[in-house]
Amino acid sequence: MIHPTAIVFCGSALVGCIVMIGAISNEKPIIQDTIPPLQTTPIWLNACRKKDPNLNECFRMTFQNMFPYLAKGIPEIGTRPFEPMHIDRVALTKGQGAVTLSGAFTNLIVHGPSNTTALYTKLDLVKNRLDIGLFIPIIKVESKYDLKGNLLLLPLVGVGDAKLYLKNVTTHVQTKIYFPKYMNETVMMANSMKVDFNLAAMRVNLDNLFNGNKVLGRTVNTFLNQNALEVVNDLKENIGENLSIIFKQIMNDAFSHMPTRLWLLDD
Ligand SMILES: *[C@@H]1O[C@H](CO)[C@@H](O)[C@H](O)[C@H]1NC(C)=O
Ligand SMILES: *[C@@H]1O[C@H](CO)[C@@H](O)[C@H](O)[C@H]1NC(C)=O
Ligand SMILES: *[C@@H]1O[C@H](CO)[C@@H](O)[C@H](O)[C@H]1NC(C)=O
Ligand SMILES: CC(=O)N[C@H]1CO[C@H](CO)[C@@H](O)[C@@H]1O
Repeated sequence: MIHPTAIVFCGSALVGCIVMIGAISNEKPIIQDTIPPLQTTPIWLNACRKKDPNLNECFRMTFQNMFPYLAKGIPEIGTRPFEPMHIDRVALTKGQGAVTLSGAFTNLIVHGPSNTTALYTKLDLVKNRLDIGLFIPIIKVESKYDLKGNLLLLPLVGVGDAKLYLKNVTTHVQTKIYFPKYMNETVMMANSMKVDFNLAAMRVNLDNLFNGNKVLGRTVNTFLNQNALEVVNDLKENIGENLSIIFKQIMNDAFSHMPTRLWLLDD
């Protein structure tokens, strides 16, 4: 994904303009809020040494230790609680293949992310990449849905309440990182993120399908539950894109207020 941005500073016509174009990367400057960066290492922040031969394991522990605090919200770095997590909208637009669906789940209330465990991290300071594996044992979602499409030969149309129950969700997050300044402190930010995920089982209930036609509604819900993993598989890329936006925001909100000098030590 390339977001060309051009910033033009013009003095006068005689002086000319300084033009900065960031066309190759999308390393956006940080939008500063009013929260200053951390100045001392809090108990929830496990520091690692760059030269530690087990840096990946150390950094996994950093994530693991932070998670319960992040879930409750960390006021000193301005992160809001995410248990339950509120997501405004997850849009689906899949027009080809066995499953076609368009529409969205909206007003999602997601229970379970606070029980996330960090399976692994891989921090590559040369290639500026960070990979993270996460495991969430149970995710429960309540939301509104508005969907239209086809599941194999079954049509699906409906607007109403949705409930989803996901079991053993494993996510693999790949990010490109960079190290900008935030209020004169070096911090780590993710600029692109790819999220892939797998799950062991899923249960779905879409209320009020086909304007409340119980027979058709039950048929589609039964089909969805019998083929849940295949359906999710078909929608994976789409959902992954949406998840990456959410993950990136949570991670960047937190890390933009955490100077690297506090958790990634030079010696
Ligand atoms: C987290 O896991 C514990 C232990 O399995 C469980 O009791 C609790 O309900 C879970 N929390 C959420 C929000 O799912
Ligand atoms: C910013 O940091 C540099 C070096 O770390 C320091 O010399 C300078 O005084 C700092 N500026 C402000 C405004 O804090
Ligand atoms: C979920 O993961 C746990 C722990 O790894 C495992 O014991 C359990 O069998 C898994 N459940 C399913 C449905 O795969
Ligand atoms: C909230 C959000 O970012 N939704 C996006 C989900 O992904 C689709 C395309 O895959 C986008 O159109 C949505 O904007």
